[in-house]
Parts: sequence; C-alpha cells; structure tokens
Amino acid sequence: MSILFQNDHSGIMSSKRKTPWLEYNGNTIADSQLGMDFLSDRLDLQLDINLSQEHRAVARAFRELAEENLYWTMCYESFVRNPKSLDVLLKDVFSPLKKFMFKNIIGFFVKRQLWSQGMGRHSDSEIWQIGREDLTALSQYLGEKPYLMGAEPCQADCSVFGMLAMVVWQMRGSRHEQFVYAELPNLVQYCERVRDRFWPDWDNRCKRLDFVDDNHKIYCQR
Ligand SMILES: N[C@@H](CCC(=O)N[C@@H](CS)C(=O)NCC(=O)O)C(=O)O
Repeated sequence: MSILFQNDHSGIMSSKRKTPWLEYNGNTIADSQLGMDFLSDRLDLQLDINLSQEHRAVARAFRELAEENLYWTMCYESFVRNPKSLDVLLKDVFSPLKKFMFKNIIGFFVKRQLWSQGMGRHSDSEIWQIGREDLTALSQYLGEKPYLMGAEPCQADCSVFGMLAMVVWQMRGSRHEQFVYAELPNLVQYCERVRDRFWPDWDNRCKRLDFVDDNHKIYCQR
C-alpha cells in the first residue's frame, strides 16, 4: 500500500515547534514516530506485525540510537565543526542571505541544544568516537541483510534510513560521510536499496520544483 503525499517545505514548524509533522484529513500530528503511529492506526497498516517481541525491542533500540544519539553527533558535525557540509543540503533551496542565517543563527541554537542535550559537552574527538561507534553498530547489525531486521523493511528502517541518507548524500566532506564510504559500504548500499525501492523517482524528486498553492505557501515537490 502506498499513501499519496505532498511535501511541504514552507518551513512552518509543528505545534511542538519542531519538524517534521504531517497533516492527514485535517488532523495535524507532530513528530515523525507519532505521525507513523497515527497513520498506522488510522489506515490499519499493521506495521512490524511479523517481528518477534525481541526483534521489536532491538528495532526500537536502533531507532533511538539513530534519532537520539547519532543525530546529535551529526548536528555537531554539520553545525559546529564543518558548517560547509550544509551547502549540499541547502543547495539552491535558500537565497544566500537565508543560507547565511540558517548556518549562523540556527547554528547558534543548535549549539545551545547540543549543550543542553549533553553531546555538546564532549570534546571533538569524543563526539566523533560516539558517532563512529553508532555507525559501526548499525553496520555490524545490518551485516548482509537487506534491511535492518531482515528481508523486509520495518518502521525502524524509516528512522535509520532518514539519518543515514543525510550521512551518505548530504554531509559532504564530513567525517561521517568519509567513514561510511571508506569503512562501512553496507550502509551506503542499504541507503541505495531503500531509495531505489521506495523512491524510484528520487532524482526528479530531489530537483526543486516550486509552485504556489491557494494559500500562497511555497511548496517544494521532492
Ligand atoms: N523525534 C522528533 C525529532 C524532531 C526534531 O528534533 N527536529 C529538528 C530538525 S531535524 C527540529 O525541528 N529542530 C528545531 C528545534 O529543536 O528547535 C521527530 O522525529 O519528529
């Protein structure tokens, strides 16, 4: 089953002042996992039904590793250590002024978050050790399997792919990127596998195709 969707790149944050969020038939749900839970419930998707309890627990642990630990090492790498790597992400999406603001003003807030969360209190080499070990754990657990928990994808693959896709395609020149390409090729192949299966039109979607809708919000079809 596939659900028709349209991405909204207007930059509007959720009620929780975070992104991503989704809107479905007038319901707005903030947070990617809560969004998935909502859709799963509403459309009776029965996600992860084939996973054993043990595998569900492992999948959850890897999701949290990706979203709540590796993520912060990536924030540090991209916003503090090597903001130039953000250029790929921002491409032509932002004007030069917005790019400057994104890197510096948002960078300032990300640094504060890194401090509050705790990752920002570690030294540069300690943060990279954490990032490297998270990536290695993902690579070792994935091994030669097509997806994290076996032959078919599960919800945790959404999170893990989301993070790794940034590492593989968006963090140009970062230690994370260099490490996976040099040492953990199964993670690169994993990203390519998920991309090719779920987004056969990836290249077109990654092109910027703006249009203005009735509310004069700028959307970007990706
Ligand atoms: N667990 C949340 C994480 C959301 C999150 O932290 N998003 C970041 C961008 S990747 C954000 O909105 N940051 C803005 C802020 O924290 O003020 C989810 O998966 O939806």
